Amino acid sequence: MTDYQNIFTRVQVRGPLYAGIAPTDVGAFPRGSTSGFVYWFGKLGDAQVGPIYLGYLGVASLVCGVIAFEIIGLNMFASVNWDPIQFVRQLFWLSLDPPPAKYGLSIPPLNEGGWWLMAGFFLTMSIMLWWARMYRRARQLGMGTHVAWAFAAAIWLYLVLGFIRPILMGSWSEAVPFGIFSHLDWTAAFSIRYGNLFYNPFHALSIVFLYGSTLLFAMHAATILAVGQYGGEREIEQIVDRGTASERAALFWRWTMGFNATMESIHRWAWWFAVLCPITGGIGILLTGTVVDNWYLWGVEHGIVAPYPPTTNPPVVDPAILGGAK
Ligand code: 07D
Ligand code: 07D
Repeated sequence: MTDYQNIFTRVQVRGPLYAGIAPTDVGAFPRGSTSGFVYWFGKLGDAQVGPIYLGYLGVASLVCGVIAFEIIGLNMFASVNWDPIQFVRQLFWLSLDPPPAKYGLSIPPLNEGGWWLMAGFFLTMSIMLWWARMYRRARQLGMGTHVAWAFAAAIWLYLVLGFIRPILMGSWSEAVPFGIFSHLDWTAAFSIRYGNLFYNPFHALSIVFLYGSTLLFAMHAATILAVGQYGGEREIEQIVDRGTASERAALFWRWTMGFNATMESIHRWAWWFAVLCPITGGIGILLTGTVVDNWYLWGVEHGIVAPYPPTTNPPVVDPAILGGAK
């Protein structure tokens, strides 16, 4: 069948504008009353936009987010002497850095990391408030809180990188700078400083779940699109009826690899793979510098990697164990 391959085709079915369930019991504020259709949104998802619910948590989160964004942006702008052309030209290279190591966990002067600390505080508040908003909105709709807990997994890695690990290491200087390329430089420098992150088994696990997530996502998406002409996306009827798209999709995998997920289990697989990526990653980062100082030497010790043969006499000493580069 060559006439129905729905990778690019999007069937746009439109009902009348619909406000959704429970119009009275919605929480702090009533939902907005405006909504409308956007044709181009309909290409990506649902064409109806709104009504949106903006409660206290949403407003507070946005306010904190805007403050953090402004602190970062204005510091970057100041760093190019308020020159708008240079601001745009150098945007990806600009950075708001954490304080130098000498300040430890104390509050540094504004221009030496104080702004960084303040931006971090507001960004973290914004993220936590958004998390609470997701949790509360799900509860309000009588849903499970799976989305909030998946988001919490990402927040865990974020907090390890910028808050928990720096505290355990006794210095904000360990944390990540705010900047497009500067955070990449930090990532590369972190790996080198701790003897190559590839030998950190939790980094490896995190990569397994990252790659695994894309593989699962591709398999699931492709399978559902492939049975679109039988209504494969209408999951519930598909599960209970026979001879359906679901059954074909399941048989496809049973024929090609002897085993198939179910309409329900595939989403649990997806959830766990996605969530375990930052959970295992966060564990790996937390161990780095606190429990393990050099992942290469750790790998040598545990028989994972062969040591390089000594090329000098005496052999080169790992600079990380000299304690001079703090
Ligand atoms: C597609 C959903 C939409 C989200 C987007 C990100 C901002 C930041 C802030 C100018 C998949 C919005 C971005 C609000 C603007 C300022 C100050 C999600 C999608 C589009 N990184 N990282 C990026 C963050 C870390 C690494 C891009 C955040 C760690 C590498 C973007 C965090 C390490 C590469 C970005 C964070 C690390 C990137 C695209 C927080 C180890 C890339 C992200 C809060 C994990 C890629 C130039 C994306 C790139 C990239 C944001 C943390 C490594 C700017 C917000 C410290 C190796 N990171 N990152 O699409 O192109 O995510 O960089 O922890 O190659 Mg990063
Ligand atoms: C960052 C969670 C926080 C994000 C939150 C979102 C906003 C914006 C706005 C929507 C991503 C907040 C959102 C503020 C909202 C809008 C508009 C999740 C984050 C809360 N690595 N590496 C990983 C690979 C190397 C290094 C993970 C591959 C080198 C460091 C991942 C390779 C060196 C760290 C991964 C590779 C190095 C990592 C990230 C290959 C550099 C981490 C997982 C093929 C030279 C992080 C344990 C994730 C980690 C991490 C992949 C190589 C360094 C699996 C594929 C050897 C320092 N690396 N890496 O979900 O957890 O991130 O490590 O070479 O910290 Mg790595």
